[in-house]
Amino acid sequence: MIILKRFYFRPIFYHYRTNTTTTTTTKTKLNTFNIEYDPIKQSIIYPQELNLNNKNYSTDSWTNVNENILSRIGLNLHQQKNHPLYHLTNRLRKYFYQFYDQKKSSPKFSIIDNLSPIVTTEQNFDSICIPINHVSRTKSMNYYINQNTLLRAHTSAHQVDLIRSGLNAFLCIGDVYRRDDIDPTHYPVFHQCEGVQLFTKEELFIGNKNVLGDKDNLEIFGPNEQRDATKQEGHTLEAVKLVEASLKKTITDLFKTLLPNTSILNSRWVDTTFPFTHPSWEYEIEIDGKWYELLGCGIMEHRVLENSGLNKDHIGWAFGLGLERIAMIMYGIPDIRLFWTNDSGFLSQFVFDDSTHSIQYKPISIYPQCINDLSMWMGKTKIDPSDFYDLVRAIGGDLIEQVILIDEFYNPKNQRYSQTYRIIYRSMDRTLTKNEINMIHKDIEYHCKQQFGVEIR
Ligand code: FA5
Ligand code: MG
Repeated sequence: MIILKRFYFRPIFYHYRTNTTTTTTTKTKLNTFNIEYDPIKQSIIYPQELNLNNKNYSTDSWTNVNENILSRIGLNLHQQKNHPLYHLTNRLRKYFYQFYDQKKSSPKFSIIDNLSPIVTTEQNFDSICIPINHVSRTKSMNYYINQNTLLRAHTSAHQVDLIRSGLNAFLCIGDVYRRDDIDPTHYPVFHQCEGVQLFTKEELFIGNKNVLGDKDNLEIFGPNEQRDATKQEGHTLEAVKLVEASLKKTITDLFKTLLPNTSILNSRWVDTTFPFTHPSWEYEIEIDGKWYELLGCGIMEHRVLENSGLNKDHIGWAFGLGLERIAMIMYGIPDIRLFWTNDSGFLSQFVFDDSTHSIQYKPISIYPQCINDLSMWMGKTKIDPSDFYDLVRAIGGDLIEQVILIDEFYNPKNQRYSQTYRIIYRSMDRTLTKNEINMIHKDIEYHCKQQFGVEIR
């Protein structure tokens, strides 16, 4: 079933489970960020200012972050020694350091992995040409601190600043935040690595002299070039094809290094669109008959380079890959939640000095799933699934493996919508008792009634 994401937001009750079911009747301070819940108004009350990374941010009607999400800022799993994402970051560093700039006698790619995830909407959207009414800007899809500030939804938020600072080849690695589906390959906080390489006319054509022969007059830009499926307006096809070849070779060679067994896996490039690249592709690999998307990439929109202060003398490629997805395949990690565990049974398997060391994760043990459906009647307006996912995650924490909207219909007689969600519970480290799950499920039902005013069927 396709879940349509719409712009719709109601405050959500976040609280942290202990072993008892909580019935809140008075205003409750929920956490260290002074976020309160008012049961009478059935809404979250944010303080006037949120203090994050020692800086105060005013809150407003756009604020929708929660304690669970804010508590991840600064954890930087990719910098924690011996974490699987730390090893993967080291391997990316090693691969990109092999490209050497003879003129500067230094590696071609700079690696930036410590930028704050708190960014402006200008950085996350405007700077890379995401249109003002684009769906990726909605509150349904992002964690906003206020109308102008959010937790970055991708590392592309830093492209323009880094190019402006003078870099022409770099990786930017960090945590990113999204209100997304819940399943074993999606998590509301994950890590991305952005890669960018720019070329001048000389670098592009001289570097490829053996391919091109001694053709004169090769240019990146031509006066009458139109935008079509293969290129942007202004770009010559020769320039675009050379940049595309560089991008695709860089990525396929990277995965040959990271996943030496890829010869037995199929991979493919899928045409796609991004507001900041054209043409654009996704790179996918096949495992056990299923295709997994590892990254998005493309030829950078020239307007992004203009926003970075460059004239018509550069062309470049960019990619953004998900670290968890790759680490899951590299090490055979079955579930994205494991990256956040403190369980020594998991972490101890990654204690080794040489990050290129190849191991396969051995499950600590496998605990059974428990599936419970929740059906409810609402009014003329449907609940936005993202709001429901946040509520379930806030109450069930990491005991929630997956939430799926399995049924939705409108009853014209009583003018009400109905939705049924399937909630799959499973602990990473123990067998859950029926009683325990029933208590969490009842708690979710209770807060759904409070929060959304629904009637449980
Ligand atoms: C982007 O974020 C683009 N900024 C990538 C890009 C950069 C394209 C530069 C062109 C040029 P996308 O939303 O597809 O694209 O995410 C990129 C990758 O992040 C995905 O391929 C996937 O590997 C990973 N990813 C996306 N959502 C999640 C999630 N919820 N949990 C874990 N990994 C995710
Ligand atoms: Mg994608």
